Amino acid sequence: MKVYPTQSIRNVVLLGNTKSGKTTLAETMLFEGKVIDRRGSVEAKTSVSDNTEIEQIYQRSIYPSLLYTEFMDNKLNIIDTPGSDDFVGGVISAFKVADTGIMVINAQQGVEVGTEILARYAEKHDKPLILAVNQLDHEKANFENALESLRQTFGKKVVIIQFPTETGPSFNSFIDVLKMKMYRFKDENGTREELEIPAEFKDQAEEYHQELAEMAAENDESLMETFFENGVLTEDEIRKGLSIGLAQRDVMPLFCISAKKDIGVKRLMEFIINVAPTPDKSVQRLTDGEVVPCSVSGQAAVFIYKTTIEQHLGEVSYFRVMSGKVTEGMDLVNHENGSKERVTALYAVAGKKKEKLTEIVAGDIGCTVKLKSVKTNQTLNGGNKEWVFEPIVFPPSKFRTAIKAKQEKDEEKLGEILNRAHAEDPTIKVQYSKELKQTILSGQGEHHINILKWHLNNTHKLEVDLFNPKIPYRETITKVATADYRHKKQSGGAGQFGEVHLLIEPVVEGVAANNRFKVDGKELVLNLKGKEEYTMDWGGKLEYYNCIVGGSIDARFMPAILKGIMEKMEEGPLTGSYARDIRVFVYDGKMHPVDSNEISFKLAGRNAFKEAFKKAGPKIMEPVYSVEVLVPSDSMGDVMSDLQNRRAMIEGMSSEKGFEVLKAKVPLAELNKYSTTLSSLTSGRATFTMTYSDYQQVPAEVQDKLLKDYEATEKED
Ligand SMILES: Nc1nc2c(ncn2[C@@H]2O[C@H](COP(=O)(O)OP(=O)(O)OP(=O)(O)O)[C@@H](O)[C@H]2O)c(=O)[nH]1
Ligand SMILES: [Mg+2]
Repeated sequence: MKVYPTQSIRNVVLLGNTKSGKTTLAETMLFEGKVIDRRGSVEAKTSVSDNTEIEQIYQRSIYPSLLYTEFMDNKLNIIDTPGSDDFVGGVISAFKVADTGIMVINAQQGVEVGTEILARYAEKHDKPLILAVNQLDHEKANFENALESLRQTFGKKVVIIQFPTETGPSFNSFIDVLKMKMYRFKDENGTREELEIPAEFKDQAEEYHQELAEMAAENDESLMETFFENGVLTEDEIRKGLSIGLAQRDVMPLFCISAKKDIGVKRLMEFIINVAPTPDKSVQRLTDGEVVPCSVSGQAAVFIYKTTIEQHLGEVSYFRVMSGKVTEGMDLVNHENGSKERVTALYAVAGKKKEKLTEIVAGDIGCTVKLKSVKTNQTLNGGNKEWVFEPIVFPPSKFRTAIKAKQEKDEEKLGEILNRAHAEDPTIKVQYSKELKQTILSGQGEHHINILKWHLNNTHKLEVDLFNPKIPYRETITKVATADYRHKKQSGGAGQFGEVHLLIEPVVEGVAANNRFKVDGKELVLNLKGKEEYTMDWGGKLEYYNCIVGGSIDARFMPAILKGIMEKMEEGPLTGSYARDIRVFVYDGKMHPVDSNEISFKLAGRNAFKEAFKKAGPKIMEPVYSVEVLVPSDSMGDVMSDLQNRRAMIEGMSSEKGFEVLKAKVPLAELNKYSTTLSSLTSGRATFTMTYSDYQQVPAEVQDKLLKDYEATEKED
């Protein structure tokens, strides 16, 4: 393949609800660009994009696929993304390297929740959108309804470039109001005739054409003047106006297609080449905010947006050239870890098919193989400037599970595979929780995790168990309490003796420790001598006061007492969870001239603390998450009552273009498999996000249950 200059490259990402027809559209685009001479299909498991076994089993896209076509002497890079929310990571990474989104709308459904979610992401990433109303050949296609829902969602931005003359199985032509022509298709291979607009569609076409010209003129002053003077714009002038409006995200041009029957796809591609922004229009920033121009004359720099392991190739790194050009054999440096990387081969990619290139220039997307130490989100530089481009920010997880190998001997292998899975898909997160003593796996949904499990079972022949993850509760106290504990052991040789009297109270932020206390009706005045303050790794504090008078405990035993208390902080007295925000005052005790030693005081400190804790109005705190649900209005009632059963505190509701946005605070303990439930409550038409908010006290009945459960496990131990 020849080397295409920056100005002859377009990078698009195909977006849309599941089953809208993105993969089918990608296939047809490749066919139109003659990368393939026969079209495969998703159903026949022969599409270029859905080429992995698991995608073929499910007949849906799971991974983002990079594809290219050559068209009108330009190179069009296409990233076909999965529509399911579970695999949104692939969409987010595509936004980093693509310059325009093609939003595929299923003409049977119009705007769906997926459309809405993806449009929000596009907005966040500042990407222009072109609308492709697909499946107009389907018997249930309804162009008017689809258009209406698009107008409701995107308002005046929607500008009609085409409308169909009829829909359903006989769909074979549409009116193009930019060209002011009718296109009619003779077969299912894109063979088209350009005809005059029939009389019955003339008025409608004129009306849309006028709207289009007006919309185009609005984006440019000189066009506006021309439009006022002549009342019309030429085709080229309209294109110019659209191009400006599209790049500014003010205009969403609407096209009519049947991806399956190859109707209208070529026109869509022509428009992309003529009007969609070239790669140099996208602003690419470094982490320090500096903007690096997408110019072939700059220092060579590539940004890695995805890595995978592929059969026969090994490690494959997908990148966009951010600046300059990379050539075969070039040395690049990964400044994040100092590794020097030789680019031994460069490829243009169409799914599994890799076409060798000698050079890739700024703005183009491709891949290379066998780099030594390169991860997603890293920049490789070919010069002295140590550029680091802004990383892709992946969405927070919404599904968590604990995972364990069925056979203990496989644990290490499991760990390696999971780390690898995270490297390939950063929305999969793995963490061993020392606190919960579980490996916690999180992702975007149950299906997301199940796909990983499928790989563990089938690709790696590893059997695993997935089970409910524990909740990282916290324990603290609400009032003052004291306890004395004597540790005494006399068995044969040297004995053990240590006695500790201590008082504990809650740490209240901003309120200093007092020295007068009332405990069980008695006044206690302490002599606060030494204060040590510790911030716990898991949040909150421990303050430790030495209030010993008259040498009842030697100063040398104080660290041992603290150590015992710390142990109990790490394994709280109520449920074994971490404790936090406690002040401890050690004010008295006893020693034995021979038998006192560190171990005795550690144990005495630990047990005194435990006893005091239980008397100090202890409470269990649980992590609470801020949850935001996007739900179609007709499912609102079901979603709401389900949330109420999950102890949710509803914080607000608002309507947004046919959807309701529900905000609530929900305990993590109640969010187990929420994504799955939400999906089944709404037939997959809702979505949500969850982010950690704070720790809150659990209700009394929940606390009772937790205490009982813990006692039972302690007895078993
Ligand atoms: N009638 C008709 N069916 C289509 C058309 N485009 C796609 N389909 C069918 O719709 C189904 C889904 O198509 P895909 O291309 O897999 O949809 P997708 O958007 O890639 O779906 P995900 O990968 O799950 O997000 C398949 O059965 C296609 O054959 C079309 O233009 N007309
Ligand atoms: Mg697909």
